[in-house]
Amino acid sequence: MNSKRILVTAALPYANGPVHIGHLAGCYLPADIYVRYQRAQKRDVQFICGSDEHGVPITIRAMKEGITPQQVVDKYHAIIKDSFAQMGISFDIYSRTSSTTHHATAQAFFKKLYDDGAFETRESEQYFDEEKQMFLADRYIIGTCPVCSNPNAYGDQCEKCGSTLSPEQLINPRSALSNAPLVKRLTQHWYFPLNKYEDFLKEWIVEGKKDEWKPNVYGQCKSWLDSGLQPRAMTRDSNWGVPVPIDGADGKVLYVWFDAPIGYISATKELLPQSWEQYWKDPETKLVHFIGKDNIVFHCIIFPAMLKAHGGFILPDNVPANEFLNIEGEKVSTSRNWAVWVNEYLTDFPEQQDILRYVLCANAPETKDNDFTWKEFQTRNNSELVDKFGNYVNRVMVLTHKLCGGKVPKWHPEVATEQDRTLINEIQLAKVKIETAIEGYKFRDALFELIELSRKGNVFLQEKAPWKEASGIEKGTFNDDEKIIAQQRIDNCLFVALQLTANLAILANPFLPFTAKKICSMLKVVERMLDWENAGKVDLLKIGYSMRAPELLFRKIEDSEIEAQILKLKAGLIASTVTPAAEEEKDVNKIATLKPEITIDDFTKIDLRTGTILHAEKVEKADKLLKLEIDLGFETRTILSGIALHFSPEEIIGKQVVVVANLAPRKMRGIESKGMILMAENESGKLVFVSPQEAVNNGAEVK
Ligand code: B3M
Ligand code: ZN
Repeated sequence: MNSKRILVTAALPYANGPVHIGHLAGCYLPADIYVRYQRAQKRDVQFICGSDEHGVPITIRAMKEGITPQQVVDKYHAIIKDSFAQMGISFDIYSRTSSTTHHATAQAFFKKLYDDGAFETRESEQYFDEEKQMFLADRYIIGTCPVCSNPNAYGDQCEKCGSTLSPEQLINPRSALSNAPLVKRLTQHWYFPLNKYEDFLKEWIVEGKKDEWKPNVYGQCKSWLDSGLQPRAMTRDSNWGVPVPIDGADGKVLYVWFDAPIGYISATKELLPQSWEQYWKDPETKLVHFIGKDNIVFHCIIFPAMLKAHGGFILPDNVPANEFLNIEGEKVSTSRNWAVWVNEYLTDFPEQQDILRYVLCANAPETKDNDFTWKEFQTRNNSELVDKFGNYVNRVMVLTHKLCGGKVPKWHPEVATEQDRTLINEIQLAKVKIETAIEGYKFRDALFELIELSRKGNVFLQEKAPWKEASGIEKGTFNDDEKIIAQQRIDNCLFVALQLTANLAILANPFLPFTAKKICSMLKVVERMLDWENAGKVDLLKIGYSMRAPELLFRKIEDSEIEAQILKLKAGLIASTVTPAAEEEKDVNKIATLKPEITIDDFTKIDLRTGTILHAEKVEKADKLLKLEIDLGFETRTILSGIALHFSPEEIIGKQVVVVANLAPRKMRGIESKGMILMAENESGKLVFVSPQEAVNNGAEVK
């Protein structure tokens, strides 16, 4: 570590919703731990973040909430900023990309590239809404999904079957804004020729020893570079964003991924109007971008190429991206409301920020996707924070008040033992291990060492058992000399134990800042004690110094609190699947109650097979029934299905479905039906097929 200063950025969250714990675990918490540690090292560090207020995510939210994009960003910027502040994420600035400084900075950056001839213009045909007189972003284009026939698939994705789509693939595309059918129109955009920067990027990343980066980050970069880079449009047709600063570009804004990373620069300018350039231009600055894995290409390929094209800027030293945090075994989905929102956590668990910080760091998705469960939240809190760390500090404080009058006892070298020396040594070792782990972006390992150290403290107390010496003194079984020695042993034990307590505060401070502060207050020391240079020292608390009364650092989390959170998560999911119109008619009973439990044997009696619909026709005088011929691989079956009100025969031919193949045959309208097709009902009562995500052979067992 020999850089003069450190500039740390954390991904700018879209101001289109509150932040959830996946965001915290992904980048804000690790960044904060890193920065707090660097500050404690008294290094020159600045921590930059702000809201990303442009792009399609914002306009979509505006459409959903029926408000303007400006209202959306104003609302969520405030909520996000407040959540971070309350969680102790200690940005030096939390700005926003709608600021005038940012608009000017992003425009000047674009203009410089434009003037230098760094862009290529290209014309292409894009969907245009004639009613609204505007080009539409992919998300604003709705049509029928070519894969699952969902009539409301988006131009970039079908939310029913999960397929990634392009607007061209949609059947009968129409506008999400006006519902009008779309026409194609020619439009011009400015493309940044990333292909021209391939050599530069290869040299910087592949030959530049960036294999010291986390394997997930390096791997992604390498595969982008190996598959070849393409020019990328840096402008969009939209009325929300930073206007393109050149003549003849009316109705065009900068692509959000062009302007957002420049947001780091703008925010640094706002924070340090005089000296911001040192942080961005002096090669002795170490620039570190904390992000989630979905942002790797933007921070490791596109933004560095932009900085290179502009010239004069340094490049990131590291981009320690995390993977994703799932919740209770499922991917976070904001649209399905499957998330734990930070602002809600803060209301449900007031003053308990450090528990969440602890659990999210202990279980951080540093090398692979990880799972957050409320059960683990409870267990880690109760058995690690409460039983190990909290218990240790509390025992030391209580014992000091009981056995040493609440003052830091004297140290008596003559009765010092091997155990004292070992524990002191452990403190110094832990300091080095934690420091090395943090510098290497291994925050989980660092936190583990911290808890280990508190566990060793507990073992030390248990072995020394000063309460035994004390009861010897009390009972009067000791003679005068023995009494003196016994008290000296008590003093030594608590002297060392208190020094460990002070050290725990210093070492915990980057991770658990609220707790570190509380310990300082109990020990009645100023927070300057938390400076990293004090870690490893065992003369932090001066002999004879009196301390405040003990106070519990953590509280147990009860089963009922966990159950309430799990219920809340599930209720949120249900609420999100009910469309507003349906909400008026139906309440939460919408989800059918669960049937009585069955055994696995009950289930395996059902023979489910895949099959393809070869033929479908209406059944006379039965307006709900369709007669289907289904290829089950080993035979073709006739099955009657009550789906005629939902599907026309033509639209389902060729579909792969799941069939209950051993259902007893049944005659309806004179036709024998041999089996049943699995269907699910969506929130508006429409039936949808349960189909394999990928084609499989007909007759394959579904189990
Ligand atoms: N807003 C995407 C995200 O929140 C984007 C990050 C910008 S960082 C410059 O994942
Ligand atoms: Zn689909």
